[in-house]
Amino acid sequence: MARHLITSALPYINGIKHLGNMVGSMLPADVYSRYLRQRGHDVLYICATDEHGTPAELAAKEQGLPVDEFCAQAHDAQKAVYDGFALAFDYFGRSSSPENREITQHFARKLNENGFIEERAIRQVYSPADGRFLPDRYVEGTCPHCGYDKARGDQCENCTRVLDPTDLINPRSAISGSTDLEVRETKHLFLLQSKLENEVREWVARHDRDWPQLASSIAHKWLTEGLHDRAITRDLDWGVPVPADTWPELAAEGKVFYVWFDAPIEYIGATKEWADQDPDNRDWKSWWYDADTEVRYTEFMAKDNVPFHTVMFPATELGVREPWKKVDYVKAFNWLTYYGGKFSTSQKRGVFTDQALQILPADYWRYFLIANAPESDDSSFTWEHFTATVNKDLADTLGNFVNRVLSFSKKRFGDEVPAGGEPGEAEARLGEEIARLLAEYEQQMEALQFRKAAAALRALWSAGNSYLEEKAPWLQIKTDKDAAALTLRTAMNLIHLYAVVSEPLIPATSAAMRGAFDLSDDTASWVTADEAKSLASVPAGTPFTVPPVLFAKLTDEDLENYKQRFGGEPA
Ligand code: B3M
Ligand code: ZN
Repeated sequence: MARHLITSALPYINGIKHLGNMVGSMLPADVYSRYLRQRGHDVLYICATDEHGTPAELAAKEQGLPVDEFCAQAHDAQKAVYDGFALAFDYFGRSSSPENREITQHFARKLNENGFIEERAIRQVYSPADGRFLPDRYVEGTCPHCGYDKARGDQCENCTRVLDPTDLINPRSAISGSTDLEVRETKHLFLLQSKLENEVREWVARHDRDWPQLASSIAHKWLTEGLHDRAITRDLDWGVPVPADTWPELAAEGKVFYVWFDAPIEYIGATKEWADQDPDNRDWKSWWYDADTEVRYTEFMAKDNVPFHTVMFPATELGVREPWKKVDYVKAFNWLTYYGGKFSTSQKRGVFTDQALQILPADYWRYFLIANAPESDDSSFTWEHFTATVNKDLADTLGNFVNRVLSFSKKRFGDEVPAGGEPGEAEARLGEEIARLLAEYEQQMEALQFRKAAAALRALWSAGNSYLEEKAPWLQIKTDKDAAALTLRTAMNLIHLYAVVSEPLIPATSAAMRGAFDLSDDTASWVTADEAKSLASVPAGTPFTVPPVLFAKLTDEDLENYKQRFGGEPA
């Protein structure tokens, strides 16, 4: 039994996330974690809200709340949505936790001791009206390239050009609006990534054969461009403070660490938060420290986060010269687009996770998003594709199969799994097919190929429909009750098998299917190949009930309503 550490990219604290954010990180991580747990592995799935940096401060300001209060509320709001999607984290932490502060400061001290941090003076915009230095994002003005008058000091949202605050025309403070700005010298801590470049390159090269192409190509691209020394402190009120014992001056100026310095360390921080909930029984350090051979660490993220996870964070972990666990496998995703355009939290484009749960239960979304995960390329969310997939795969192939088998059997044979008939050639053939498809499903899950895993699961569901159509118990019953009973009993065993193996993708539906049978000791977490072949786990005489229809078919009217409410083809 292996120990699997799994993390998914930490969602920024500001705003409820859209489906695209979830499908590229938390949802596949949850599916994989559930699968590994059901296969008997020791799994720890960790995530958290990413609470520092300008997104938090600006969002709190917009809501007129102190930033710590805003973050506490926003963390709980996001967590409630993820609970609604049945994302089974072992812990969903907060990067503003004391645990993360402690470990981040420890990392910074060690990097400094080992000569990988240097204080450097830089020139930065200072606002006397605000009494503080302004991070680039806090300077607003007119873009010199396109004339957009709300361009930010780091980038123009309109023409996307990367800017320097001093490029802006009529610059002003994004906090107070003051145009009385000066450029002053200030000191920041720099992480000397250039000194770690060779070690990082050698570590990335060790993974060339096993990481997906998307992850290793991005890592190499960044390494080819060369690892530059990077400022890892900011003039913000909210963040992990620079420790005064090591940098008294910078601490006195209220400098905090750059959000991307402390955010990956929160993977460790949140593990300690998890352990601190039950210190007598939980040991956080054995997952992270000196754990190279005992633990396999898999990370889930969207492609824009790959550089930080394959270059900057490993550089940090290497530079502290302590045996912290580095990632073994990076599962990176492309984008889920909305009708080909980018989902956008700020521009409210696309379906947001809270809205999704208002219109349909989580399993509709979980299945669709995994079956269309943007793995090898971007994938586009359209309401047409969503409603068609729900109706075909969920309502017809799975839902209708379960309903017609259980309803017909109840009507003709009563409330117990019917006895009669001996498995013949058709059942042997079916068993072989189910065992083969189950092996394919397991193989794709182990390979973290989510679209292919969903396809294999769908094929398992289809095999049951083909068997039912071939045997047609509604005709058999007219001439041979035992034959009909055998067909229905076999189909019911398929329903139980579907319940067990579909759980990683559609946990609520799996529970409904499994709960239909009043089986004593129904605790198996997976199905063996032999059980798949024999299809006899649910014996004749087992009491059963007919669950409500598992998936409602979506109508053309539903489709039109969704397109009206969320926008269909982009304008
Ligand atoms: N908060 C997600 C993003 O870029 C970012 C991930 C941090 S993972 C340590 O939207
Ligand atoms: Zn511009």
